[in-house]
Amino acid sequence: MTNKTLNLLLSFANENRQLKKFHLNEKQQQLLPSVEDLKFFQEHGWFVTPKILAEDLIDALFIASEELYSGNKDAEIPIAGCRNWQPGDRSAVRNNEYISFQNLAFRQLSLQPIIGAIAARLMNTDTVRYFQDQLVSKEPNQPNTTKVGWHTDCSYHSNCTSNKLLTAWIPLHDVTEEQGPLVVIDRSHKWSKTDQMRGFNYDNHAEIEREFKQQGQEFHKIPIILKKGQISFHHSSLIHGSYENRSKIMRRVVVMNVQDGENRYQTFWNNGKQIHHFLDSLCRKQANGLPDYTDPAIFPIIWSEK
Ligand SMILES: O=C(O)CCC(=O)C(=O)O
Repeated sequence: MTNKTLNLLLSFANENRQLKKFHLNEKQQQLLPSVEDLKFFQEHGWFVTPKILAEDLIDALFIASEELYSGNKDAEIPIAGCRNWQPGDRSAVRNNEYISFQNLAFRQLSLQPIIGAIAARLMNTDTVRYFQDQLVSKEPNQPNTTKVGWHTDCSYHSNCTSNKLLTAWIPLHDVTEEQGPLVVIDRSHKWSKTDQMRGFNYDNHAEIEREFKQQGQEFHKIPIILKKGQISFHHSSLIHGSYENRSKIMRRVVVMNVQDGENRYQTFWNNGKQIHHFLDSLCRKQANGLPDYTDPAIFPIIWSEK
């Protein structure tokens, strides 16, 4: 690992230590979900916030996304094996994972206390830790190539003991239906047999909808339309994906997964193959040698009420 990368990784812990108290100003406190909002989230599995992020912050992230795409990074991820779009790649859906380990502007976004505080309420926990993040963009003018298939995020988090993990969907501009927004399947977080749906990279929309309808489920699709500064959260068991980008601009969002304080590592096998999370080999190990999902350098606390 180069010194630059090591320092950047460890600075997650340093920045967090400097935060010390997790604080919201009065205006931000008004933006926290109400009791009705929490009931809505429990019933439906998703929740849209008011404008919680400043336009300046989003504009800086937009610029950071351009920098990442041009190969201008603050650090390189020290191990191979994650998706990391670069010029020349042909995929019309650009997927760059672990962006907080590549660019400091994304790291600042991950540490925003308002995101952690809202997540804490939705997960009913006193501690929220970063788990992973990615930049997902969809090229314009690429018919039939920019759908994201129906999937559940818990399918990709099988090494987690908790079933409370949450995803924050954070667009870098206003998002209209034409631009290929997130689409959630209302209330599907309560359905059974959805924990192995790894369809992100496949156009499985018609097939999956047919299967669930045959089982008598309603399959109610809700596109999440947002203004710049608003974000949406969804439960890790909620089925979701997204439509084509039919607009003339590139659709860009940061997707951030967070873990509740109780979450720990567990070993997981799928069809005889052991499953690993990409960050397992970067984080510190517990006394028993297994990955430690409380490592502050890799999985920093972004909100604490302790
Ligand atoms: O941004 C998209 O199109 C899909 C995002 C997604 O799958 C997620 O937020 O978990």
